[in-house]
Amino acid sequence: MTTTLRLHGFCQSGNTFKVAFALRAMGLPHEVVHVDFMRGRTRDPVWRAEVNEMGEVPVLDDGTRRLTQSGVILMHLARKTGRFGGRSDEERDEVLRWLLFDNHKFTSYFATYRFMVAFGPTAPDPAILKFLRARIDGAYGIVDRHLAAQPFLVGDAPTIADFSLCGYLFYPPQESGIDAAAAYPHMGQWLARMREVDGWADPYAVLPGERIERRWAIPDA
Ligand SMILES: N[C@@H](CCC(=O)N[C@@H](CS)C(=O)NCC(=O)O)C(=O)O
Repeated sequence: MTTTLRLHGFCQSGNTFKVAFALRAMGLPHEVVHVDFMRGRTRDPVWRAEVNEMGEVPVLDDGTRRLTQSGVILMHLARKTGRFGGRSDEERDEVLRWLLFDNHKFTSYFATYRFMVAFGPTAPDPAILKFLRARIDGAYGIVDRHLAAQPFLVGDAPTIADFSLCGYLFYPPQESGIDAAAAYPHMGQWLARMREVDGWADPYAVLPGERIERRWAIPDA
């Protein structure tokens, strides 16, 4: 009997999309369980006790295992399928290096900035946005320079590092006011290559939840 993979998340979550894109690219059938983040589901103590003590999505159920943290889930899926994980120890170390950079800087500052201007419950503090914007530009500049010399983050083919870093970059730039593909040309070309990977889809087309308009004005750059 084959086990159903179950991905918990919601459509605005680029971290969920990282895993959804990988599952699709690996050809792994799965169900998506909607977590109503916008109405506080991940802050519910019962949800935290039963699903993820860290209070975050994505969560992946694979048989008796429940995995959290997109990087851990992506590594699990790469091991399970033998695909997209890197072809040597050196490549696998490189993949992990980019996953760590993504989680610390590349995704995290942007996801926080986008949440504050697009979906946050109160008007964002301009000083905090300015700080985050500088951190985003720092991380994006590093990745853009790296991609000037090679087509994907590790080696010459997509890996889970690419699924991870691209997760937030297919959302409409109007949400955040940051058009990474336009401002960082090598990232733009890489994103075009990622769209060609089998299984790519618009996050809003494949993940559940209600689409929401941006709530707050984009600050002057
Ligand atoms: N490093 C985590 C980040 C996950 C994360 O921040 N998920 C968001 C949704 S995209 C979340 O559930 N946040 C809940 C919160 O911060 O309260 C991962 O990659 O899985």
